[in-house]
Amino acid sequence: MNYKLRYFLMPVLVGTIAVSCDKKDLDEVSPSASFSTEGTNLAVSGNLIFADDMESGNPFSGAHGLELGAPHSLTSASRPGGGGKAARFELRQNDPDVKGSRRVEVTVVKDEVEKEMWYAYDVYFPAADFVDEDDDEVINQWYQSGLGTPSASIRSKAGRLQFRVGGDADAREKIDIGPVAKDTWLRIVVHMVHASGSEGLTQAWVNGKMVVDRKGANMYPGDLPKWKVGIYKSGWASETTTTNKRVLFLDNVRVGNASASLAEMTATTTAPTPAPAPAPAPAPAPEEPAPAPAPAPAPAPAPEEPAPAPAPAPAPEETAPAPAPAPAPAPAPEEPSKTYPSAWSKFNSDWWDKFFSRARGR
Ligand SMILES: [Ca+2]
Repeated sequence: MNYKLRYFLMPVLVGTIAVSCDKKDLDEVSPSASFSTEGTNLAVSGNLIFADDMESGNPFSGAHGLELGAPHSLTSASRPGGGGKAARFELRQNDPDVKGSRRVEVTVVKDEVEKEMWYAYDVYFPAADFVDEDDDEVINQWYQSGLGTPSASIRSKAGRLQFRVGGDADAREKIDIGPVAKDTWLRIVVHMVHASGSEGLTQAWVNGKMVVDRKGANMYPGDLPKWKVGIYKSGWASETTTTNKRVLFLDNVRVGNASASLAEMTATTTAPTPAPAPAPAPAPAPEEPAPAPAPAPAPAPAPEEPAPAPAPAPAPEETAPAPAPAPAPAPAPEEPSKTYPSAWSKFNSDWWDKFFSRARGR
């Protein structure tokens, strides 16, 4: 599908995703419908089964499901630091419960998850609205329905990011993957071979640096997990903590299949500039203006007959300065008007007579 067609079909496709109950068609439309390649330096490939750069203004419109408790839970926002849009998540301690706890979460993919997968997103923690505290919250998780605490998750706790992973619900490994850096963007990429046995693989990178490379179980026996992002703070369901508000931003959320690569998932995270409107064919350069036939004494007389319209060549949109008000384009000299405004002086009348005579070669 060529770019222009895709551009115009995009709202239709996104709408289709939004109302579809069966997300199995996501594979077909998501990679091309979610964002264009222009400006992203990201080659959309068949290896991405989900991609959202949030530029549509309708964050996660192609995701499997949303768990929102309030109008402020998930909104479209300017990308902090500039460069387009991002998804803004906000969770307050007194928000209504969603599925039994305080959360604002998006299930990005569920049925599309296969044994080997790639997951990636940009995350931004604003210093003012993400104050460190000991009570932790989940910012993304791999959740197996009905099996309780997720077998794998990334959490923030006391100013650190922590990857918790394991096949034993009572003994998940806790891996420190770096600080909850504030007022800056982090690119997190995770590669997983989902397994409850030794063939499992969990790898993670933060801003291109590998922080997890772990073999072994990363899920409980059972169905493959679904993947969720957002804010889930279980503590607030039953208690208050030292803060009552959590805000973070996500952008460039991608899910890749087994054939995806680290390079695909880490391709530049700079938000694209808005796609330029399809450029009109370059306006033809205006024909060279005919040289003025002679230095007419200003002000030029206004001929009674309306001056012929200037050549129809369109002026270039931005470059052509408005024509100076000086000597009106001389009408074609073949049939000059021989009448003059009554106010015109005899001097000028004589001058023009001589001029026109010369022009005719008389
Ligand atoms: Ca964006």
